[in-house]
Amino acid sequence: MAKADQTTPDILDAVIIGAGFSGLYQLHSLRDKLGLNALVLEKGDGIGGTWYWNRYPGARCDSESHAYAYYFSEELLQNWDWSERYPGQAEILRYLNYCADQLDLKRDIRLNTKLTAARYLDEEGLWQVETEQGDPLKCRFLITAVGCLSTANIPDIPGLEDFGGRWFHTGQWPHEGVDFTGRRVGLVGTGSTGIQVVPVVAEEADHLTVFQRTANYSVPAGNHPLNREFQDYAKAHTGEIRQIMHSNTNGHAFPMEDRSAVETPPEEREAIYRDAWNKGGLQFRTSFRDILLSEEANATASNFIRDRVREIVKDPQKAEDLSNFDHPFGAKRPPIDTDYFETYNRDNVDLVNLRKTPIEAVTKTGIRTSAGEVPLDDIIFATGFDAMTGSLLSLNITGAKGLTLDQAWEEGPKNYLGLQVAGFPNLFTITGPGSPSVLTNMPVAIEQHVEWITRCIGDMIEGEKTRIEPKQDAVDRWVEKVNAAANATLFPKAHHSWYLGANIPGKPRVFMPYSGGMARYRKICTDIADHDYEGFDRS
Ligand code: NA7
Repeated sequence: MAKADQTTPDILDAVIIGAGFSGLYQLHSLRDKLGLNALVLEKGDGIGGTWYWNRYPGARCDSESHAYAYYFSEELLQNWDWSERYPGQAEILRYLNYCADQLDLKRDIRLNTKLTAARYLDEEGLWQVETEQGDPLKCRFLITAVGCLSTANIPDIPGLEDFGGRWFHTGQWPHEGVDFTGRRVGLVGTGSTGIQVVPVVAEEADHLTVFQRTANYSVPAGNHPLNREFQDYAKAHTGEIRQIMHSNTNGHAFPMEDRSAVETPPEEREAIYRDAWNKGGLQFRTSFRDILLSEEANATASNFIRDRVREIVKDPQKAEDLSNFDHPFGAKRPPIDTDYFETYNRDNVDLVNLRKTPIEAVTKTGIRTSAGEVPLDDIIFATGFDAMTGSLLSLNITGAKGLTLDQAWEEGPKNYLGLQVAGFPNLFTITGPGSPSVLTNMPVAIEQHVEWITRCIGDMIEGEKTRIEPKQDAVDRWVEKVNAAANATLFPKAHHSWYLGANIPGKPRVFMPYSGGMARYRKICTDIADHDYEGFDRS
């Protein structure tokens, strides 16, 4: 951090908030491709973003490792070896540090620097950024790289402050790790995170009680060590892998199968699902093109998974509670797991169905539901995040003419392409709401956004323009497009999903990510830039 500290000019070209996948690439792009003066502010004492914070037991990415990487640099791809099909947290953190070191990024990253406010100075046409540390900074462009899932959602359960044991949120996990040996552990939440935590903590703890509100689908990950042959294959085919990732809806290195679940004869369909189940991974979701488009098609996937859960879990009550799904498969983020359902066959694992017996309070010695108290030494909250908007709103951003982001987004996030908000000139939001982001393999979405922003700023410099913001009618049209794309799918049928903001009390219910597909989205963004940044005001 030293150099940035010593040489920070009075006015920076760009301040980037966050040193995860997005912030690192944005810094490299602005500094090393455009030659700009850019600085990253990072509140953690290390880089890595999501992978810096989420150190909970079992933390693993559910994109395959050979696709969960920067594809902008052949050198980075060729010189890094992933050890498993799905990369674990520690390995991804090492990877990001490797990239940052290779690209010499750390000298322009200020760690332990928490942004407290950012304000657009109308008269100067600059952003002023305030932090808990040091003097305010001024910059021409402000770029948020704060991630979509970064603000922990800790449920407001009465009595938590009086709990006599230890409690943790998975997204703020202690760096030194936590020893659960001999402990009675309660885990609240069965999203992707909880489903990863359960098997690992069950092995270590004396007893684990899982508090489940909504029964969740999960498909085996099929994780395994990668052999040299596969590693060599991936390195020899980076161009083709990139091409597949860029040409499909989800940014993964596998395409959506072009066949309909409804039109496929039942026996053949069952065999396809079984094969996908055995191979494991998110590919299960792309077995048929209509799984997320038709309730009839979706029911075939949903029934298949229900049958598997009932086959795996021996206790009929647990099996029933775990497979009593109330939403279409895939309409909430579908987890992949390692022995999740199998873990319920262990003697030391209990399941509490909160739909039948809701939590009433945390007591000094455990969690009390309507059925009585479960005594606990530790509680793990795997209760997710104030997704997509939480981290942006927490930055205290005030745009032109004193308009705050809170005010602009009172009814939910409204922006153009997920990239810019009307009234907030020169502010870019990497993987903001209204972009495909969380519906895709994140690095693909991140690279596309960073490259678009970099091109946009480069074009402004070349065209001697200093200010860009979206026109209100372009924003309105984009919001309509995001809604229409969501309504063409089954996504809105999961009424309690974080995609809709429904996991946070009082949050406006708006389907936030753009679900029209990554390839289509990329084309829209490129066309707009090619057409003189249609929909933006540039001056
Ligand atoms: P998620 O997917 O938001 O899951 C959170 C879980 O916590 C989910 O099962 C929730 O139940 C449950 N939850 C949330 N609040 C409560 C309260 N108050 N009481 C009981 N249960 C609660 O977060 P994850 O961290 O698992 O995953 C987030 C993303 O990270 C994931 O999709 C990947 O993209 C990576 P609910 O379903 O709302 O009833």
